[in-house]
Amino acid sequence: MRLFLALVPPPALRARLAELADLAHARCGGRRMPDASLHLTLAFLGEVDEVQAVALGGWVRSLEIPPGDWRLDRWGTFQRPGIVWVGGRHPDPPLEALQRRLWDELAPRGIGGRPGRYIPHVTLLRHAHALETDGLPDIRLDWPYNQLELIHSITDHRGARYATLARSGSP
Ligand code: 2AM
Repeated sequence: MRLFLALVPPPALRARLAELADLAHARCGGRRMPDASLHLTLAFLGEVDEVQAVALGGWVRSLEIPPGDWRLDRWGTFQRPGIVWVGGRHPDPPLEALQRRLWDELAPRGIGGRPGRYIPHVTLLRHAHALETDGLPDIRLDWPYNQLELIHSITDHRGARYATLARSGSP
C-alpha cells in the first residue's frame, strides 16, 4: 500500500484551490488534480504492507498536532513530472517542525525515505505542457490546520485516488 501523511484543506480553502487549479490549467494544460484530491503532503511513506499500515493508523490516531496556520502566497513548478503548485514564499517554522517530528517518529517505525529538503506545496497540475506561472493571479490564502491524515494512494487505469485511513487525534 502506498501511503502518505497530509493536511487536507478545509472546504472553503479547497474551493479556492480548485479555482486556482482551473486558472493554472487554462494556462499550463496538463492534468488538473481533482478537487477531492487537493492536499499538502507532510511525509511520503512509500509502499508499506498491511500490518505496517494498521500500526501506522494507530500511531496517527494517537497524535496530537499543534494547531497552525500556513500562508500560501506563491506559485511554483517542478520540472518533473510537470508539476504546477502553490505554496509559501517564506519557510514556515511550525510546519517544518511538524514535518521533522513526523520523520523522527517514522524512522523507529521502520519507515525510510526522509527527504533531504522539504518544500511544502499543493500540487494543482501534473504533466503541465507549460511550466509558466507568470500572469497567474497573486495569491494570499491561509490554511488553518489542527489535524493530519494518513492517506492511501490507490492507483488504477484512471489514475490515483486517495482514501483516508486514519486522522490524528481521533482514537
Ligand atoms: P507531488 O504532489 O509533488 O507529486 C501522493 O502521491 C503524494 O505524495 C503527493 O503529494 C506527491 O507529491 C507525494 N509523493 C509521491 N511520490 C513521492 C516521492 N517519491 N517523494 C516525495 N513525495 C512523493
